[in-house]
Amino acid sequence: MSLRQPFSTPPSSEITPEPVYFKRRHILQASAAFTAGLALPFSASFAQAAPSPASAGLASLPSTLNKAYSLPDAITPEKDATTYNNFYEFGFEKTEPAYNAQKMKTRPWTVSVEGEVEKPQQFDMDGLLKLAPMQERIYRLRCVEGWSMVIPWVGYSLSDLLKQVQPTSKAKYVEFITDMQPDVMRGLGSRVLDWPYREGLRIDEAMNPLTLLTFGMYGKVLPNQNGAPVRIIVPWKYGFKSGKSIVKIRLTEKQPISSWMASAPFEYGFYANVNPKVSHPRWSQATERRIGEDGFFTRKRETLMFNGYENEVASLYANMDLKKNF
Ligand SMILES: Nc1nc2c(c(=O)[nH]1)N[C@H]1C(S)=C(S)[C@@H](COP(=O)(O)O)O[C@H]1N2
Ligand SMILES: [Mo]
Repeated sequence: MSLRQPFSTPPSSEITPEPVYFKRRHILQASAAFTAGLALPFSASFAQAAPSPASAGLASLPSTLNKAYSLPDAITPEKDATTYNNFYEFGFEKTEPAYNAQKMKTRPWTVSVEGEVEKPQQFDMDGLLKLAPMQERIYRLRCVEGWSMVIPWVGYSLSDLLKQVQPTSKAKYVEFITDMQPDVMRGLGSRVLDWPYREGLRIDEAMNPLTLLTFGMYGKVLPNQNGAPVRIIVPWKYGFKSGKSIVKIRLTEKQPISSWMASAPFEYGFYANVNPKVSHPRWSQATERRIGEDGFFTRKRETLMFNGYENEVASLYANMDLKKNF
């Protein structure tokens, strides 16, 4: 049986989020170093010393609503979007980043844009914030684990930045590299992922106007747990493609290998387009749970092809077998 054959949805209690699965796998492999790391869970080691997960007190980030990217869906409550996070550098539990990421240093911060570009450049945050007009865009974000949110993000198209550095004709891909702060990112000590967290896009995906270089949400600068001071949002792909707290953007000729591909190549491909017809090897992707509206009996929503952005992006994959290029 092929790994990619669709099968029925297991009850959600049987869906193991990636890190828990990795923990088990590593324990089974009796990886001594990893098991030693587990002896002191994140929550026990520093949650109690961390400040509360406030997103109050964040500076406002004015922007203009881009109506072309609005949605009829109800917006996810800010409280949910800022306390239910995946940011494995700060722990594997959804509630941990909101506490643990408060200690991340977000200034001074530079983003280096390099590789296959005519004009490599280091941008500081003042430069980045002024580079193009800030827009508010309401996007769905759909995690590969089967949940989704609807968030008013603030930023501008990544293409505005990439045009400044002038990609060469050899620039076929764009790699995003996340910051490493070992003193506050306990996750870096585990082998769950290949650090630093790296993701990538094909150049035409990166240049698509939907791809948002993101500085804020809900009218304010990004909370640390959501990827301050700057992250990517790629709304037609699974959430893991949207790297947080980015320090380097590298344009390359060869397809980069993302951290998830390096850790579990049969489960996480380079493309990772939201696709209800291609199951994850361990669960169906046909439906999703919308965070904030999930009572026990709430019906799940049907997952939309390309997360609902089919009109905008289907042409990027016109001649591709999306079961192979998952
Ligand atoms: N650096 C970094 N970026 C990351 C992750 C991570 O663990 N580290 N998790 C990804 C995953 S799996 C998801 S679903 C989204 C979650 O973004 P949110 O917490 O803002 O909703 O961030 C993505 N970006
Ligand atoms: Mo995710």
